[in-house]
Amino acid sequence: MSLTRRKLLRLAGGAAVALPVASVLSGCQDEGSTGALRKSDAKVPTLFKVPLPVPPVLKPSRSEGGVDYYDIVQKPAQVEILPGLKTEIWGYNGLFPGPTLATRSERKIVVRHTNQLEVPVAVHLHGAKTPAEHDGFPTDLILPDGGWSGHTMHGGNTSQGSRAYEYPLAQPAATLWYHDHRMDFTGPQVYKGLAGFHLVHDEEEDNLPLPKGDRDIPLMICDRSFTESGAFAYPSIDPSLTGEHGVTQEYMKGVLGDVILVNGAPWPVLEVDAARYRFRLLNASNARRYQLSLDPGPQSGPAFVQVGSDSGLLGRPIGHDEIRMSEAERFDVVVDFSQFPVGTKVSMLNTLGDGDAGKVMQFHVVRRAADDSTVPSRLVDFEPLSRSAATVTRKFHFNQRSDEGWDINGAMYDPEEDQADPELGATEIWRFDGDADHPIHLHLAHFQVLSRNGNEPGRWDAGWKDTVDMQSGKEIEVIARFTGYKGRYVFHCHNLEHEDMGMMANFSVR
Ligand SMILES: [Cu+2]
Repeated sequence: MSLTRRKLLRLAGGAAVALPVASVLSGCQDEGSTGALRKSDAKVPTLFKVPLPVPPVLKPSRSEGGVDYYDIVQKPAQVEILPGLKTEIWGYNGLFPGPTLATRSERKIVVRHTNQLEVPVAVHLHGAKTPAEHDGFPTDLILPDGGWSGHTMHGGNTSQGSRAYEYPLAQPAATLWYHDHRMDFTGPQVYKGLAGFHLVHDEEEDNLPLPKGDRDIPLMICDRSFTESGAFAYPSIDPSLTGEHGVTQEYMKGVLGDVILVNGAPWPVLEVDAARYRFRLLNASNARRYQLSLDPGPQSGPAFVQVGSDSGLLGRPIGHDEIRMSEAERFDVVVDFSQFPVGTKVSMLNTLGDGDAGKVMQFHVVRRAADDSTVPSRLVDFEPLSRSAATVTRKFHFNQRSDEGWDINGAMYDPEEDQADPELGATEIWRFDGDADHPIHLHLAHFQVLSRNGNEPGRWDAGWKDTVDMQSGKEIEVIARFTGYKGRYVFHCHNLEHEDMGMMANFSVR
């Protein structure tokens, strides 16, 4: 059954035809994701009842000398995610998702993180070009403000209680996100809520007639499971996150939840005008992939018009009826709700998900409204990198290592070893393959997809990216630019259970 369905999806995808969703999807088991489902013990709520929350935008604490200073306290909080139950989250400023940072390209910011949790943390700004010492290297820990008697990783540059991260943001407008990156414990710490949006804006984006203001909404999609009392049910070997890392054996391939959250709310609803909206889609799940579609679809035109990828705006928009997102990928899309009669309830589905995991959220088209936005046929200047620009080619195999964990080129993560040493400014081709599907993320370097399995890039591979979904047994080639800063960075699988159990490596830009 499952192979048949996978084949069908691939066939449909390759031919770019609309899928007869209901007929293909009956009885499937979270196809496309690597992992095991942890079913909730708590009662799962009724779908499409809770209003969509939008995370607040954080204001700088002060601005001085052209630099904006922000302060974030990482702390636990009790929040209502499932109706009538309290869930302890770990949140940036006690929020899940954390507050959104909205910043300007080329304007430096400093974010001071204070750790009021009981375990060490590290903060990575995913998709940013950041000097190595501020990139949230997995052993550069912020120890708890209240003291820490546990072990620290040797070689790490640890701070006591708080740390100021400096971000030059010398890069174009893009949908970035920040999240925890503590070595060996990223999976459980992100699962508890340590993730938020960071939107970089620039003049080129300002000048485009895309939807703005209340019609530009970030959507953080992730899955969670809950215990009977409403706590997050993450299957850590040591739930205190102070001793042995990793998850119990059955979840080694990844932890899948059965409750789909958007901006922290289960299967929420958004009332929309019959107008265009820009959604910044982020898959913040530990291990779940999504293939998003709209039901019903629009009267004419594609469901989603993609205007941006992980690391910035596209040269030209691309229409999609479905968007497949692996962990950590972002798709910046416009949906035109004027293509639906007022009164329509439009569900966003996940055609890879089983049961309720096959649904994500709902839009209610409630009124006609003026709309002066458009999606122009040309967005920004986009420079496609050609194969001939690369000076070095490297190859990395992403494989499972029996029951112990996951590795890259035969090595589980060692914070003191490098697997590559690109020169600052170099353009390189990196080839990835492996024996399972892995979403691969490079820190610092942005890249373009050159090929998949010897063929053209796929329909979701366009633009500048920092994360790409590699499929089992099919080599993918990316061409990356190592501009920005010298120093030691990581690249890794963004299935967070794979990452925590070894599937990460260093490269040092020299
Ligand atoms: Cu992986």
